[in-house]
Amino acid sequence: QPRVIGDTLDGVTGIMPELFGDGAYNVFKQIDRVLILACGTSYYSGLTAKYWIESVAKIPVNVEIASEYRYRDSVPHPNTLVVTISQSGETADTLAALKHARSLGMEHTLTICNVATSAMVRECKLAYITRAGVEVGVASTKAFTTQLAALFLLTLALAQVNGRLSDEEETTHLKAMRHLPVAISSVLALEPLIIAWAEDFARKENALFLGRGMHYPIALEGALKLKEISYIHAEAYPAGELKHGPLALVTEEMPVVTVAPNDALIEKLKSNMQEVRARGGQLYVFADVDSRITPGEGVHVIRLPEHYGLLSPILHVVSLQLLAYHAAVARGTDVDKPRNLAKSVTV
Ligand code: F1P
Repeated sequence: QPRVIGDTLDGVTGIMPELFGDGAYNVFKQIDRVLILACGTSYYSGLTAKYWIESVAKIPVNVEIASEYRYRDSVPHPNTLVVTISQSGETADTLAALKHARSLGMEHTLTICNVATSAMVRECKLAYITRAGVEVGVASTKAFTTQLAALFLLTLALAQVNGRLSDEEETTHLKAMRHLPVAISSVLALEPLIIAWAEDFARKENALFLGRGMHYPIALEGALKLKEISYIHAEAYPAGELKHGPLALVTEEMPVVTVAPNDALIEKLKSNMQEVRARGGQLYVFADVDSRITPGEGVHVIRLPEHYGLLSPILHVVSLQLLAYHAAVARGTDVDKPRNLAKSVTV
């Protein structure tokens, strides 16, 4: 993970729309909406990007599951940048959704894709090739983090072209990105602590994942990784939604993973955690190094290294990937080739 993020930033000397292809500047200047189309893990990177693009570039973003969007009668908007995200670039649903968007008259297309020779890159006018290298496993891991890094660069490029990024902000964001490989290495160093948690999870059949704001998609991805490779049933919810249903599932038998960085939503999240504890649920909290969340009865805490707020999803997801990986190893499942799944779904 640290290497592929380092590769992503290699040669990036500043925020340039041209990182996304020739002519990107003109396209980014024209659009006033973004439509993201993707499946599975790639869909969750799109959901994270929505938070970034809307808060930094101030452009409205719609994120759609490609397998649904392709069949839906949606209302097109002419000045839309259609962004497809795909590790393989061959996912049939995402390709069909792209064609559907084009058939509705939306012609500005960009893909964030890991395979330069793929159908997706051929079909889109603009392209950003992620530098995840070859992923051995079926479940997407470094493809996801490189997608997030690319989407953060896209956020900054959209903000810059539309006059919403000062030189000072650009320098700050880029500096934070350059620190990512070191920060991810510190997350990887937490592995022994995560292994101890994973052994608890391996004995369970269910788990809940909670997050808020831009960490809600990270909770979704953590739950998906656990499902895909360990076959433990896992669900993710925005923590504020707990009281609207999922709280009924919480007992002493329910491990509840909470993505809890010190952001503006932390106090709200803490009250959601109390709701879990009051029902006997076991909390497994990924907090920040300076967090005031402390371990106690039924509250396990791992602290992530100090990090830059907006990029925190990239660090948190690595800890959740490790949790899923070690739960799978503890259960003896085939981590690289989960049953019933294919690396790219071309039908
Ligand atoms: C989408 C995806 C992956 C998942 C699995 C099946 O693929 O859902 O996220 O890990 O491999 O396909 P892609 O469009 O990103 O290649």
